[in-house]
Amino acid sequence: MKNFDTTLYFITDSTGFGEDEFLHRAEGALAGGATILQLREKNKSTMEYIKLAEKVHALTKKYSVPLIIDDRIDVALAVGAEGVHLGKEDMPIATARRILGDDFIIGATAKTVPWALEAYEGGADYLGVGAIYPTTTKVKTVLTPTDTLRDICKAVPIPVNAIGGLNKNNIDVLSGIPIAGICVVSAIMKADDPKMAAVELKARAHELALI
Ligand code: TZP
Ligand code: MG
Repeated sequence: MKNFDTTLYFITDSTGFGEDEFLHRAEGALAGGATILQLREKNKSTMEYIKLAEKVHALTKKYSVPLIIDDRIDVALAVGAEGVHLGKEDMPIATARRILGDDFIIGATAKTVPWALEAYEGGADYLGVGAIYPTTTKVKTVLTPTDTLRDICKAVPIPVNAIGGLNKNNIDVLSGIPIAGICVVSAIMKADDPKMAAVELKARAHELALI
């Protein structure tokens, strides 16, 4: 049974960290209340991606949190991850759904309402929408207005998360928009204390009634 909660969706970025430090930070995010974790690696070989995913999966299992693999359904299948996240340049959502079956979590990036509808109709389980703010994380993206985020939330019946430059001091911009949760990379990954950063972010999102 597919069961997931995108309230505090943590996306990793191993850039600049040794493996032990990276895993320690990922575990901090989980201990601090991340509800779902996406392993996002852009420069690893398939072998390296799988090896790291196995280690991260051991952590996510410990916290009963689904592991989502960015871009690569082969890596997701290889490690028995719970899901995959696909962007416009990755495998089409409907193709991935056909290959992965109904129980796999498939997330999609969307920046417009038509794109969101296409992903939903193709079988996506949730959407990530952004970037809401400029981001320091390495990504090919453009800014998405909060009005578009609101329109996407209304257009599809699946969870929609906001992403891009979000931190505890600026998520108030999302107030009143029916998002399911927030996705963050650097606000947790690069924090002095990732566990505390996750706790504080979640508390602030609750305070604002965002989640
Ligand atoms: N997609 C849109 S913005 C982004 C992705 C993967 C990066 C978000 O990173 P950060 O550090 O939370 O701004
Ligand atoms: Mg991608």
